[in-house]
Amino acid sequence: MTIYRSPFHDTKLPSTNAYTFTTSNPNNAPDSQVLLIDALTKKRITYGEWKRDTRRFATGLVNNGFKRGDVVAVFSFNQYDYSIVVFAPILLGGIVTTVNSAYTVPELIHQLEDSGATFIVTHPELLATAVEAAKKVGIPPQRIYLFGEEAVNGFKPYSSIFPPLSTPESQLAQPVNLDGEPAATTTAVICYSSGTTGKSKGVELTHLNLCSNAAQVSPTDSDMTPLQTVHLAVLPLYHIYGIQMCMNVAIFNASTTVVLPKFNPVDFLQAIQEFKVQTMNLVPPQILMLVKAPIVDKYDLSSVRRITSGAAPCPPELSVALVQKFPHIYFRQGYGMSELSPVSHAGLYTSPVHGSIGVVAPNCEVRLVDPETGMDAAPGQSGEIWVRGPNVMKGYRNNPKATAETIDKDGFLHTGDIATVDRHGHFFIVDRMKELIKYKGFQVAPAELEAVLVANPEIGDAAVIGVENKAEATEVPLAFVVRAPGSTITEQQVSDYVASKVANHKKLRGGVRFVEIIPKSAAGKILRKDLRALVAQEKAT
Ligand code: 4UV
Repeated sequence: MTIYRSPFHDTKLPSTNAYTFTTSNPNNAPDSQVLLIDALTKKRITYGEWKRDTRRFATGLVNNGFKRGDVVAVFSFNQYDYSIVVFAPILLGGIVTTVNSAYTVPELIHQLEDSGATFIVTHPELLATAVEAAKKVGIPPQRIYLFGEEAVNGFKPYSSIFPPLSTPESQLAQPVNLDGEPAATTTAVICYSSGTTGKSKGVELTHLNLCSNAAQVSPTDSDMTPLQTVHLAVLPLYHIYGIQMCMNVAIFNASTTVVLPKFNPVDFLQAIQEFKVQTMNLVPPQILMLVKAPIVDKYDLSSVRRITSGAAPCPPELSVALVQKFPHIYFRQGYGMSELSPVSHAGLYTSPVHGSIGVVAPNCEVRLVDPETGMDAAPGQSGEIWVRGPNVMKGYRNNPKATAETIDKDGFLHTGDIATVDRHGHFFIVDRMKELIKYKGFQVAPAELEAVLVANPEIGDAAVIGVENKAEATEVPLAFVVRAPGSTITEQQVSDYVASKVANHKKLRGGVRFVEIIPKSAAGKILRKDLRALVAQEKAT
């Protein structure tokens, strides 16, 4: 059996409370250092204030009945103090589930119910959705708090439960001791992913998972110094890529993080120029914008040194165009998956291999397995990436069956991604065998859209696949639909119907096609590869 390992030595695994690890401050940053800046309002939080307010919120939670193991749902777009809300339950040995801010009421209900959340922190703009979903799952209004400083309709800011500023530090909540084995068994974060098949599932990540992965990515970052930098958090902080790279790693390195509530080109470019941003984690459509959009030339981006692209494939032509246009920028891709906390591969800034997702991260063991035979892929051939390491999730919440289908008895997690590897250990993603569609890095689960489609009485059957949209450097969902007998539903009506039921990123941007029958295997499984072949064949002719 061939196992691919990192060119880096294994790193020491920090088996402790994730709050303790994240604030261990290896760069000796003073408490007076600015840690977080709101890109729009310019409000700032220092490192010392962050630690103090995280413990104050934790204290407030305890005073309001929060117990170890309880779950707080954070339902918001990016906020400069998002990480305070995330780390308060974590330091108490509780759990955070971060929710996509575009979610509709049914999508939010699913996550609240499945995770078992009993508290919600949300944003005033999302309050109506949060209140409706909370009512359905029985979360009382007094356990719904807001970002910001204003009360809205009787709902109070989360800071309203802080103890007074004069409270001595000794009386603030302390991080619970999870040193050793408890760090490996205590869940800290539950994020939602469809994994290789089906609908979205709760990915349980432990304290050890999160701390390990932050430690694992450090060596791949550190071919550029210093690690302490001005970082831009434009990725959504509810997604694992944002949680880990823009929050945990950034705080660990005591980087100053400029937080943008939502992505739009003007605010993004303005923030880079104004705050002299040095490091950014992005997704391929944002790289495309930097390369192509004329507006970019109006801004001074000379401060930027490092860009990582991840969450979806970045074509080599695109990254080459980026570094040609901005010769002062070092570029690399990373590869990750929610279930891997998330990084298993990362490139090196100073020796980029365009089109590659990089080399194996330290402490990870990787196999490339032929999905047909279950044996090692032959040399030079592609295979499914399997990963074993301290960053592999504890499992899917309340779903031992899906967990057993994803992590095998030897501890390897089957990613559903197909790759090749060159003789220097650089991996290249060449295909995806799982159902997942990535729209601009966001997950879209075909099974979820199919369930929405067939719930419409005008639709007899449906299947969804991802198709490439080169102009936007992304995939988009395309639906094949069988009309119910007698139905005259149109493509537009199907699209509008889906758009009314799901979050914005799940819309059928690839279109709707009516067919007579959905191809299925004898066992009733949709033969997506036949549908993909159909689209490829049409494209070729
Ligand atoms: O579960 P998820 O939504 O997770 C992610 C995480 C991506 C990260 C995180 C931290 C990084 O530093 C980083 O570079 C990337 O996306 O979706 C997992 C699936 O997304 C696809 C692949 O199909 C995964 O199974 N994917 C993620 N990164 C890449 C990718 C990539 N670089 N190239 C191609 N596909």
